[in-house]
Amino acid sequence: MKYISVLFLFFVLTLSAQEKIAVEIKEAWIRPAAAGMNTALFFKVTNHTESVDTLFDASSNAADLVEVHETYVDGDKMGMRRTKAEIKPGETVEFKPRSLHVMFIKLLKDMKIGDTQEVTLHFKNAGDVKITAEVKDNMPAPMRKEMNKKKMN
Ligand SMILES: [Cu+2]
Repeated sequence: MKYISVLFLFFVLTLSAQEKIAVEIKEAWIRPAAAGMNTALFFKVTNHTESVDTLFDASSNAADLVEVHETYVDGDKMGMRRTKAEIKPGETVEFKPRSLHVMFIKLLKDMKIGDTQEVTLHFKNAGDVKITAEVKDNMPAPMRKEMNKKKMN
């Protein structure tokens, strides 16, 4: 009986803790790159509120310029452009390679595997959400292979 009530209390506490998080960021990682180069931040964002939220900008002391980007395909060309990411209520949007990402343009320092970096994400409703991302080589294997091949050609 005691065990059950402790479990119940834990459940209630967990629920109320979750209610306070408007947007939740998970699995944030940055592709390794050297100072002066560009790189990108990826993560999963879940909207726990009842209304649509929009990630419209980001900032960090790691780069000259930090922008929310999407990758697009135009014929056989692939490019990137600034965008705003809409996250519907209850929805999880994945920022991933060749898709939505937060671009770091002209890094002011090296991003080495194992480093951590603070980034602030700016949401229309949730406001500023500060996250810590880890630098890791997390590219999907087929994509990494293709990129290496391009480098060799
Ligand atoms: Cu980009």
